[in-house]
Amino acid sequence: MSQQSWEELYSIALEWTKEAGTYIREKMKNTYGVSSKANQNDLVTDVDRDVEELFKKKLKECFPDHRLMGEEGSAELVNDLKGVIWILDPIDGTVNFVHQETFFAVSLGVYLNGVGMIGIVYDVMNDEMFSALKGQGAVVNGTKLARLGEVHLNEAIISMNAGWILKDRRLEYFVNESRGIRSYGSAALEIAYVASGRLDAYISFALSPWDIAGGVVLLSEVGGIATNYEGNELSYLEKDTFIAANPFIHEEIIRHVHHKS
Ligand code: 2AM
Ligand code: CA
Ligand code: CA
Ligand code: CA
Repeated sequence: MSQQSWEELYSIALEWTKEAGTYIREKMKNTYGVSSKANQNDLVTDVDRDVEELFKKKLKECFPDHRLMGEEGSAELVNDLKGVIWILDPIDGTVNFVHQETFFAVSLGVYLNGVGMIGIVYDVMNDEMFSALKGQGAVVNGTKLARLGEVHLNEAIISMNAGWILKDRRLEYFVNESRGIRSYGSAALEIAYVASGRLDAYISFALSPWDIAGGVVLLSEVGGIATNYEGNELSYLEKDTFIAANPFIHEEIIRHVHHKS
């Protein structure tokens, strides 16, 4: 595909994501079904499924040779990264969606042979659209995001969830050494916040491709770094540990999560 058609694809992806956001806001006015998946923190609603279905239908109609890797069912058929794959989390932060009715996102990454070309993270209730096309920088609601500047750990705001700190005591280092710890409950938004400099790092013990695919494209456009705990490249085919960080503290974070406890 030429650059021109990636630009077209980018505007189509943005349009569909906005449409998904409008759909979600509309559905929230009524009741919808909620069920739990693997455990009590892992929820899915009819709205998650509907949004994935919306993308599935549109892709089939407009780009039948593109594949969809979505959290709610369509990922099962994708075992490799060949060609164009739309990696979708229809609602990232479903617990927030259900309980707080805010701070959740539609997360979308469009990948070509495993390379992130388009990244979109849409904060539906704040109507804040983070997006990037590879090589053209990242924007939030049309305003360009600056490249990430120098930061030190003692002035860094780091996002991670309390459960991971209890599970892995190496993470206490960041509680002691950073300026502050936050936890928002939407991985996609937290990565977008690192990309926009609102956070300096986001650390998670287990994320799936659809949690990170959109955010990682944003992040790399502003010079941020995303890897697993070992500092290795992300796979996009399985769950892994995850670090998104300002480039000035990424290495220090790896040193402290990777050494044997
Ligand atoms: P989700 O809302 O799409 O499930 C919560 O800390 C963040 O981790 C959310 O982005 C959530 O995505 C993600 N997450 C991934 N796997 C999860 C799991 N098994 N249980 C809870 N949250 C999970
Ligand atoms: Ca989920
Ligand atoms: Ca998710
Ligand atoms: Ca989800």
